[in-house]
Amino acid sequence: MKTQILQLNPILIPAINDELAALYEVHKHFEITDQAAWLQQHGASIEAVITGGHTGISREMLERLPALKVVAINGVGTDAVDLAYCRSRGLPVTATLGALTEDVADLAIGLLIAACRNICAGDRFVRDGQWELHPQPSAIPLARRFSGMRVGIVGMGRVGRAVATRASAFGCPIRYTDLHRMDDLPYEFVATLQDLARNSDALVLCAAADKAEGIVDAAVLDALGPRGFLVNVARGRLVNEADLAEAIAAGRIAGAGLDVFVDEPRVPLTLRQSDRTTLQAHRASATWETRAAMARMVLDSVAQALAGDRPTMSLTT
Ligand code: 8YV
Repeated sequence: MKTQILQLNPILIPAINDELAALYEVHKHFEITDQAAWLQQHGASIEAVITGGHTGISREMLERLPALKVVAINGVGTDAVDLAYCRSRGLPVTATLGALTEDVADLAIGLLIAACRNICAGDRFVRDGQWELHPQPSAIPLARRFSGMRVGIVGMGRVGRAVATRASAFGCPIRYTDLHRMDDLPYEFVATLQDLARNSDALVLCAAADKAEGIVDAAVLDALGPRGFLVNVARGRLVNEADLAEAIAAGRIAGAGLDVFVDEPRVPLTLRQSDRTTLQAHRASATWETRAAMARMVLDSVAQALAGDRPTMSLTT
């Protein structure tokens, strides 16, 4: 009998799905109608779980999988998995470390330029035939220059560093905040998020959300100020979304480029209706290249764990 695998999130690379199906019996949790009954009946036979960074796996479900040998996250976020509990079980939790860095940083810069230059509002203006109706140049307000902006990065991990490299190429002075100063970086460290916001034209959120919830609140947004922009390519819950919606509606910040939200796929109406926001549906790593590399890492991690080896991408063992 083939090894039983529970998949909590789809993988969008057909060749990897074919490979998985050839090697294992893959149960797609998202296609099961009565998930509780299924788990009750089959939980004991599951040896590997594949999940997404945002989806993770609940402690309750983990407790129903006694034969589990690995949780392979198809992503880098570990905030939706109880790592301490997995550690206590000696259970490897793996992530696709390094695979999505470039794409996420690319999208952060894309969102920031789009927000500063009103690219999406401009697109709608042309697409809707408004340009023909209002051909005078003053019909669209002047935008904000991105090159040279003071960029503040929140979380200087792989993605934060890749954003810094890109923004530096646009002549942007970089400051950052993190749990501590990093001696290998040429950028200015700022100890508090509020001070970073006060000294930035744009804040880019690249931090892990494991322990940081709602850190971008009204006080931080007001420190960023009415000419400041917020970009989030990390996790929605880093931001107090109600505070953000109010700040956007009142023009207390200039704009936001958001790939992630507190309660995906639900996005507050204020954020959806504002011309100050540029929105994406959690797509930062969603390219063929990156998703193929991530899926390959997932496959490798599962194979290593099932062979009794410590997966090279394990964060817990
Ligand atoms: C992934 C993410 O694309 O890496 C993460 O933690 O949230 C996403 O960027 C997602 O996990 C895909 O399954």
